Amino acid sequence: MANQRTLSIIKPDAVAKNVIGEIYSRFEQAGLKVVAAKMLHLSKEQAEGFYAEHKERGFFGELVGFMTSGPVMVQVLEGDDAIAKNRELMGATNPKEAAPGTIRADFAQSIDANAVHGSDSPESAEREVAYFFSSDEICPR
Ligand code: RTP
Ligand code: MG
Repeated sequence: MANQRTLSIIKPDAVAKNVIGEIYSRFEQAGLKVVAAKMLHLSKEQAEGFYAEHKERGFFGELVGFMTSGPVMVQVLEGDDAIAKNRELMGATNPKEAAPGTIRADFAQSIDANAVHGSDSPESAEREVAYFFSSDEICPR
């Protein structure tokens, strides 16, 4: 299995619930390593640019409003098959449909306040990692 990097965000609802550490534990227990991390309060422009692929969707305004509502924790995860592994740990977008034991099933409230983001393909992972981190901010180990 290929070693990969993926971009993960702990969203404002989960930061407010004080479960950053619990979510990091899930990454670590699954064999994913945090190789870069920062806490940010996203501006409207940063959130709009990050989610640009969704700008024509009806929920875009709500998504940007939610993502700018409080601080987020942004990290690069590295490991075997990291992109799919992180998506598996996260669970379905709508927490009501997320499998038991996933991050969204355990910590999310709604399809908007759904605790975490994870890149969904190698192309989006590359774009999203570069959106938040310069190469000298990433520490492979
Ligand atoms: P994310 O990008 O945040 O990791 O979530 P995802 O891949 O599971 O879902 P995506 O389709 O990329 O949608 C991005 C975020 O937009 C909100 N959303 N709302 N009301 C709706 O139908 C709807 N669909 C998506 C969610 O908060 C989702 O995480
Ligand atoms: Mg997505």
